[in-house]
Amino acid sequence: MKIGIVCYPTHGGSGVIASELAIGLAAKGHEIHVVSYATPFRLRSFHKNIFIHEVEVASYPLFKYPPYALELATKLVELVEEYQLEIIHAHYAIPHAASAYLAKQILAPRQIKMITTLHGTDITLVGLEQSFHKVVKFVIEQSDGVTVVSEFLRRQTIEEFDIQREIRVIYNFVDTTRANLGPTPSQKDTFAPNGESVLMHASNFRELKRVGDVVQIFAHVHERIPAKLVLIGEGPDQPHIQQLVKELNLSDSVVFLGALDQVEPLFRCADLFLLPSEQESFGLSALEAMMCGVPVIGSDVGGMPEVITHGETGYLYPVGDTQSMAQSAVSLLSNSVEHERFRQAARVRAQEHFNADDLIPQYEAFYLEILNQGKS
Ligand code: GMT
Repeated sequence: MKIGIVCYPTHGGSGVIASELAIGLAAKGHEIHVVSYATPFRLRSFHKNIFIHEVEVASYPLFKYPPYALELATKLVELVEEYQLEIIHAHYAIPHAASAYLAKQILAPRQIKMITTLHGTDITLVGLEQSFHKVVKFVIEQSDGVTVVSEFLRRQTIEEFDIQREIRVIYNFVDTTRANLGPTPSQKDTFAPNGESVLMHASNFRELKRVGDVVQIFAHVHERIPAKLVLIGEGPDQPHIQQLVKELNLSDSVVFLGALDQVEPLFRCADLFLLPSEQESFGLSALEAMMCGVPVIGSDVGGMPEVITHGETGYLYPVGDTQSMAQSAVSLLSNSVEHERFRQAARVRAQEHFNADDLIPQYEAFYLEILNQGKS
């Protein structure tokens, strides 16, 4: 197949899944054209059958805001015409699905199919804003196919946007072959030279991620057992978090690594991953940690319980319950037999339920189903 994939290029879960999907499909021989305003970070090296197209945004004194959505639509039209694309797969509703819809209308009567994958905040946060709600509902209804990354997000989409059409759940996935190496003690020494437990968190440091709770959980753990905290990512909350770390006298035990392209090598030296977010439609970073054999402690929200099994691969508590999260962290890190059991269970769950080898074929089958729609 010839497929156009539209996504964000930044360090967010939707861009990661779109990029990993592109890599997986290209490896199977499909021709993939990835469209974004910059090269997605996971696609910066060469991959056979993947072609990157950056959308350039015009500046003109009249434009207070650059009309990216329109330029993206134009780029999609050009690519469909030049490369005979059969499908446009938009990751994230705003503005990608809206631009894909516009491209489809411009290309009519040509029968280009458009698929929208909803990732989370396009439904639970941004899409709920009055200024976007009607557009998001419209593109969901007008797409030839719609997928979501969890059962939670399916229910939420139907409820919030009063959707009657079919919405398919295709879970997020990881390439489990990348976790084969297991934890690397030599790397762990870098953060924990005296054998301390290593707790990790990775996100874009937005309010919704509650990174302050990560630090509070760690402060409790640190009082009870020797431990270090490694924070990966960057974002608006970072100055406040750095200040909190100083106020709690934890500067010697907390490392800020900034945004990184590949997280698995670091996850392999973690003992616990913390994700106490306000909301997560799925929690891709938690899955990436589980693939590396790292149990997860986080909030019992959104799609998190579909990924993390409470009491087996980690622990989930109500948002803000940092006391319970810390207590479970301490008891797990203090019991090496139990910790190893959780490590193993996390790895197995990632491999058995969220394996790229199983999930990418589900997208392929969905594409074929949509392409054959209306054909007898
Ligand atoms: O929440 C983020 O930091 C980024 C956002 C995105 O669109 O990239 O993440 C959403 O999509 C991810 C991939 O499907 C999910 O794993 C995240 O749970 C989801 N974020 C939220 O629902 C808050």
